[in-house]
Amino acid sequence: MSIRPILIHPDPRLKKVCAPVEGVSDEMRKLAEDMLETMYEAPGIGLAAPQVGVLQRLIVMDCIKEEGADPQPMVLFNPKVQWTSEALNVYEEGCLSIPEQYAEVERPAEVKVTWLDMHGAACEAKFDKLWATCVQHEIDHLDGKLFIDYLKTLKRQMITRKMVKLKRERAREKA
Ligand code: K1U
Ligand code: ZN
Repeated sequence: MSIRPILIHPDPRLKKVCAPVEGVSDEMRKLAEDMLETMYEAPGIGLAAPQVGVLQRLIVMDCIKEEGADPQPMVLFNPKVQWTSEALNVYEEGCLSIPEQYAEVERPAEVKVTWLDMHGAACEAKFDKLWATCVQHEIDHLDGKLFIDYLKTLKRQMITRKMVKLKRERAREKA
């Protein structure tokens, strides 16, 4: 397994609609393992393939945050939201592609999602609480949408400017 670099906003690859995965191959399983390792190392609770520059519909998640609790890694190929609750939930979201920026986003409190697992088997589950927020945030990535797209224009522009500055500083440090 290896840790892959995470793209930082703004990057045109984070704005693209990703293509469906055509069959769960060894190559795609390796990508999923690398993404889990990258997510745990960051650390984060989710990661979508476009964040590591791969424009395919694959996400990973583990929303277990309690110290000492068993990890619950999830790998979802071609995830699709099939149902959303009318009830909404507000959560302060972050994003590994927008480091150190957080904002409240309102989303459906519960969602039913279908996907293919590591063996290519069809799965379906209902997610709630942080899992529901995270799975929606990650599926948004597959459609080229970031959590800042839910914010008012001024706040979004302010965060984008900070990220441009951060990327410039990181590039200068590297040179
Ligand atoms: O998709 C991503 O960029 C990952 C993102 C997922 C997410 C966070 C919050 C709400 C919805 C989706 C993150 O993991 S940001 C980091 C984070 O939330 C975290 C980091 C360490 C411990 C616990 C949480
Ligand atoms: Zn994100």
